[in-house]
This record gives sequence, structure tokens and C-alpha cells, in this order.
Amino acid sequence: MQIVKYVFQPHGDDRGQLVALEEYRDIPFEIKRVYYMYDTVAGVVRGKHAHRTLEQILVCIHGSCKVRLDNGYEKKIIPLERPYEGLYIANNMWREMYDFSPDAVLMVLASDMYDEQDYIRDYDDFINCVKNKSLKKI
Ligand code: T46
Repeated sequence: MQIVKYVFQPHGDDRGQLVALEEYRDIPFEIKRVYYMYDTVAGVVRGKHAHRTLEQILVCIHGSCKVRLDNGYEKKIIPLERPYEGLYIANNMWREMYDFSPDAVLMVLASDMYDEQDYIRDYDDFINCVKNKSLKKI
């Protein structure tokens, strides 16, 4: 599984750092939605779903967390601990976010509006979906 991590350009000077994200320039899709999570309770695992079409970039802009990605064949764990790094998550990818530091703020840039129909929340459904898609490719 190929992990796509973007390293954004920090514009630093003697006042501190600033990162700017522009669609199609720094982010490979039109940004239709931004959301973020914070005050995540210790030990919690968020996500536990895949998306049919949605693409996203996750940036832990404060603190740290880990993301487990699963494409149905392979799993990888990616630590997010720098405010200038973004993890790209394509569609049809099971994701779990966990190990949040108490001060973690995880920001997500999304390619589309919120749509519950786009979620695959059952792991067996996700596996069936992935396997059916690779069968169609043959
Ligand atoms: C994802 C991971 C990385 C909204 O009303 N609008 C929104 O745009 C979002 C994202 C959520 N919500 C509501 C729906 C739920 O009542 O906020 C509540 C928590 O959402 P959810 O349980 O889906 O949050 P996570 O952290 O499990 O997953 C989220 C995104 O939903 C998901 O697309 O990929 O972050």
C-alpha cells in the first residue's frame, strides 16, 4: 500500500510559522469541506469506516495521533505529529484514528460535502466492496 503524505511549506519568520493550503496547488482536489476534532477522550478510536467516493487530507495541526489505514489487503499505521504534514486518504480505504494526545487537534480537508450515504460503516461490507471492485478490474 502506498502512503501519500504531503509536506506543506511553512512560511516562517521571527514571529513564528504559517501554513497556507490552496486547492489544486497544495491539496489535490477541490476543498468542499473542512472539519476538525479536538478534546478527544483518552483511549478513543474514531473513524472505523471507509468512504465510497470521498477523498480527504488529514492534518494534525496540534498535538499528535495515529491513523490506521486498511485497503482490504494490507494495513499500515501512520503517525501524525507535525502541523505541516498532511495524510491523503483516498476512497475505499478503511480508516481508524487513535492514540490522540490530550492536546490533539485533527483537521480534515474533504473533497465533498457531508453525506451519510457515502460511508461504509460495516467492515464486512467494506471487504466485499473492495473485492468486488478488484474482480471487475480483471
Ligand atoms: C472521516 C474521519 C477522518 C457532521 O455533521 N458533518 C461532518 O462533516 C462530519 C465529518 C461529521 N458530522 C457529524 C456526524 C456525527 O454525528 O459529527 C458527528 C461525528 O462524526 P463521525 O462519527 O463520522 O466522526 P469520525 O471522527 O468517526 O469520522 C470523521 C469523518 O466523519 C469521516 O468522514 O473520514 O473523520
